[in-house]
Amino acid sequence: EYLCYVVTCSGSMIVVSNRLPFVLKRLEDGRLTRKASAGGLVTAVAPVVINGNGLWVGWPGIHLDDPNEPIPESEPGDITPTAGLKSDKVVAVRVDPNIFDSYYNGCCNGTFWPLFHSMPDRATFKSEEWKDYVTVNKQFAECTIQALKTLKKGKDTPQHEIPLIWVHDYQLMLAANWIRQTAEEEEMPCKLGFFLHIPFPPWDIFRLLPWGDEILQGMLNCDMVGFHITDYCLNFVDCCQRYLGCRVDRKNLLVEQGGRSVRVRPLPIGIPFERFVELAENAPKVFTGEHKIVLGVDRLDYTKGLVHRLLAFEMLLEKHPEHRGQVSMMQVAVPSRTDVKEYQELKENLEQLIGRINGKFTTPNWSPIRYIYGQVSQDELAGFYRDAFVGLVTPLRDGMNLVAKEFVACQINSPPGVLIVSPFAGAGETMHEALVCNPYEIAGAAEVIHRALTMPEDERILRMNYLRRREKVNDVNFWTKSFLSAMGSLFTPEDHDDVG
Ligand code: ADQ
Repeated sequence: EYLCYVVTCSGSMIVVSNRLPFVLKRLEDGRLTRKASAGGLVTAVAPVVINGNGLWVGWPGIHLDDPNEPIPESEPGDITPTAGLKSDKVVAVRVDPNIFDSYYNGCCNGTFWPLFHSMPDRATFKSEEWKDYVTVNKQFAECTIQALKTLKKGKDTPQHEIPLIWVHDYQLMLAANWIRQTAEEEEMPCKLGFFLHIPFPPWDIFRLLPWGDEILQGMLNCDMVGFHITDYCLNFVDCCQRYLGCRVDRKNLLVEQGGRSVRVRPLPIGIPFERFVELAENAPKVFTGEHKIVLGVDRLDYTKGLVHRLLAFEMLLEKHPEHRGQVSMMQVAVPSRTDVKEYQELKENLEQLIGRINGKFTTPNWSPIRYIYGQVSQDELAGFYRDAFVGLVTPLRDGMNLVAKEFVACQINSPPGVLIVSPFAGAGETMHEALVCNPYEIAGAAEVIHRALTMPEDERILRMNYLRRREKVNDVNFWTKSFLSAMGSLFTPEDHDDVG
């Protein structure tokens, strides 16, 4: 019955994220139009906002010269989850393009992204970029206050109608500072929740951040801070104690700050499981079936361990030549942060490596690696997931990793294939029946792939059944519901006698 529920927020929900759930595109005739984002997060959260008369605060994906240019409504016939999000429920944050670039490409993706993924050598620390990060967070906070004002809730608002502000991710770790301050000054009650989609690093890494105390204080201005797994929660609690000297309760995951007790919670994100099953049921056959496919699907990012993965596959072919001509690796890489030099270099390295490995092993009838650089449609992706024999999810570090979950949802063939995950992804912590593979140990990783390719049918069935069952129950709706519940904002009929 968990598949049928509609998650509802007891008050209105204001979602604050770097991006709106759609991006704006300028048509040739000068008109603005919306292009929906397809991710599971948007699919799960948009209905809660729309049904609860809530709002969404975010950057619209392009810079608008005219500050008064209105946000367009959705096009007629739009069936995406955000179609019902009216333009007066959207607050588009407009930021000066130079400041935005320094905030986003500089501080967010040049400092926080590598550091929080425990790759400090890749992180740069520039005070001008940090200044712009502060400025943009303040701007997001101002827009959130503007959104809160439209809800017109005074200090006598009943507890269950208090609006919930849900701030997302590492781009907005400071926004709660100004939201809390203004809401208190102007007596606008609200609850503040934060969710971090990437890992939270251990103290020894976090302490490298020159502005760590401000970041922690920003997050602690929320009532609840959510992470994917308990390890990240404990890292955060530890940093609060050691950096700020806060009193903490590790067992109950509480941090005391400014006379308040901030709750810290592991809330592992899920996927729209049934939607992926349906896509897999309807996707046309993509592979000929001649070769077993080992599949990798990732944003082209250095955290995803693509180079290590290819080297492991090469080692497999070296050490177990019986797989030559029988197994192909298929790597789908989505372009990401393409204007950043580091990402351009990674793409070049990867393509050289693929060329080298293919050059070494290809025969007239078989080549070891197939590589797609680009976005593929969800239907096509579901076909890949369904028809692959091994799902190879081996990031060097990853908050959760949704690909691992989408792969098991789509494994509807009987008998199913095998999932391999890295222990350094949140998914590796929670998907216990997957084969675990340390991507840094190339020879070991090659052996794990060999084990997956030769695993008996019974074992594959058993493992995949458990994996699928867990993801079906803990889907993305369950995640949203857990967040609302942790915030005390999950709609229950008893709170609303008038609704019954
Ligand atoms: P990401 O780093 O983007 O997310 P991930 O969780 O793997 O990583 O999600 C990627 C998404 O992109 C998946 O839904 C996948 O289907 C899609 N995708 C990948 N390649 C694609 C392609 N070629 N074409 C089309 N779609 C493609 C961040 C964190 C993660 C965390 C999520 C959610 O870094 O650790 O799991 O947020 O919290």
